Amino acid sequence: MKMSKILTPMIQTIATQPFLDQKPGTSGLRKKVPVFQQPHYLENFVQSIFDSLEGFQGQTLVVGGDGRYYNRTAIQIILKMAAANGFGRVLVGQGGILSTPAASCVIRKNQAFGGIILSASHNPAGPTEDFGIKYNIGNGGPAPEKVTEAIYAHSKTITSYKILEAPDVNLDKVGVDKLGEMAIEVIDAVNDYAQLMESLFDFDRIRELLTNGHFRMCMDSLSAVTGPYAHRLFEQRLGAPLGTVVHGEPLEDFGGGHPDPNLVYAHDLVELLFGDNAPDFGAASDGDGDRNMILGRQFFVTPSDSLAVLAANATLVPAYRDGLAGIARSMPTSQASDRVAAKLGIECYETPTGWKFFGNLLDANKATLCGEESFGTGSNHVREKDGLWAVLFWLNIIAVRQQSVEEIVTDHWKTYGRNFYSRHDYEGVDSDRANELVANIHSQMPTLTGKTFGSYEVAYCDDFSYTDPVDGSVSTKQGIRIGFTDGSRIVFRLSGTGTQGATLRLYVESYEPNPANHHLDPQVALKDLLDIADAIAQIRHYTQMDKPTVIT
Ligand code: VG1
Ligand code: CO
Repeated sequence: MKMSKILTPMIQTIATQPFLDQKPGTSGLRKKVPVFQQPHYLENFVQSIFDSLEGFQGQTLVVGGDGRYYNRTAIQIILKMAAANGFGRVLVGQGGILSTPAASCVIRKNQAFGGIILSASHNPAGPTEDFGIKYNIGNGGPAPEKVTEAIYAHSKTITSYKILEAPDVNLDKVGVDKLGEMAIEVIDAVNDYAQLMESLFDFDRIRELLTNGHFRMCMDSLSAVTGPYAHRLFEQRLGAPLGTVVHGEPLEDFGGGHPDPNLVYAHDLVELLFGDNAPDFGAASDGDGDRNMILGRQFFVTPSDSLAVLAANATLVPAYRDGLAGIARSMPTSQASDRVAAKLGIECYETPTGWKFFGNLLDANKATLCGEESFGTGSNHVREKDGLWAVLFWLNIIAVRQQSVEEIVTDHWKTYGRNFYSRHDYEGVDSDRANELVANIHSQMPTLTGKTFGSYEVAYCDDFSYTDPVDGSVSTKQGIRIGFTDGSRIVFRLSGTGTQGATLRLYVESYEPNPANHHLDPQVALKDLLDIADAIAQIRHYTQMDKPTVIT
């Protein structure tokens, strides 16, 4: 009798005070770990999520994260709060792990009410590094702006939160447990996702490619979340030799690395693919598994080109055999996919940065493939961008076409012309100076149109505003675009995912129809536009930096 009394969990209502900095950015709330460790900080945000939702009593919530430092602690808190707030069931990935696309898959498959994903994506992890949390809705995708705004509004007026007083749940053992009235199911983190991948792609052909004894690939999971998924898919299901997946064990600090799959941060892989006796194919993914980098032997595929190539070859993949309903790309992403859409006679939508803007287009079947210049591609199979999906898509194309990555991309340029593209990031800029830089461009905007810079004439200049074609919602101030009469573009944006100072992103694009020039280095091809960008924005002056931190 006594025992069961002690074990009966109690719902507690804890008084709290608002934190005024809980505004979600491009992809959820991201802060340094010590910020999240302040008493009530995480709890306030989680309660604000629940307070902005209606109708979840007795429903299912999915919870998982990228395995970074503080993941397990945060999950225990969230489970107890979900129970206290009346969810009927929580599905949580074993060990607290779910990649972002896998979480999206699990939400959809189980018709969950929504999900909470713990990740700061590519930002470094560890006790003094970054942590993050975001809410995904029942379609499996990031909450749209009206939801994130409601969460923020609640966070500013919150006075209490509810939490169950109960022992921690064992996250390491697959199985069913109870937390108060709520059921907890610890699920295999990989199964549902791996099954979904198998249903989309031609696994037999990919297996043939990976086991033919000639083709070699390397998948670098950068000690982040995709390790278990990549081992299961490439080595176990598709027969690639053990060792194909490197850095395949998720570590709480990502091995001290920066799990951003680009030429700078994925340097081991880049060295391998550009070295002697390089494999045929290389890929990397980011902290939470939603981004991808694709490399051929001595060849880098620009993410914008990757989206265009996937779109142009989609019918080679079983899931997209009947063609695409449309394509969507974020505004700063190059216009390479617009050319594919034009040829296919389908729409290409231009959305603000961040995956949350693709959800409506996918739900309404206006778009099938989506992509961002920031190494993110995905489709209607889930409602997040999906790193390993993109890798499998490339392998499927290679298996069918029996060509190298380089041949496939250069062929593509021959057909469509090449959109030279580059992004320059200036990280850790003083926030005031970054805002002054933006204000300075704004002050020039009324007089820029019609101005010439060398051979370039400005055709338009605006701060991008998006009206969602499905629900009519409007999102303003999504980045400054300067377009030239020849179709070239310069775009400026401040990042919405950083946790320290500001990051300025400069995106530059030009179009080259002539194959004789397609071999040029983008930094050379784009030199004039980069100079024009600096002349207009005085980047060096405002950032006090001589050169960008990262060039992709
Ligand atoms: C960046 C990228 C954006 C991406 C976002 C989240 O945002 O530019 O394209 O959707 O990160 O990706 P920002 O605001 O810093 O430019 V992830 O992989 O961090 O969930
Ligand atoms: Co990510």
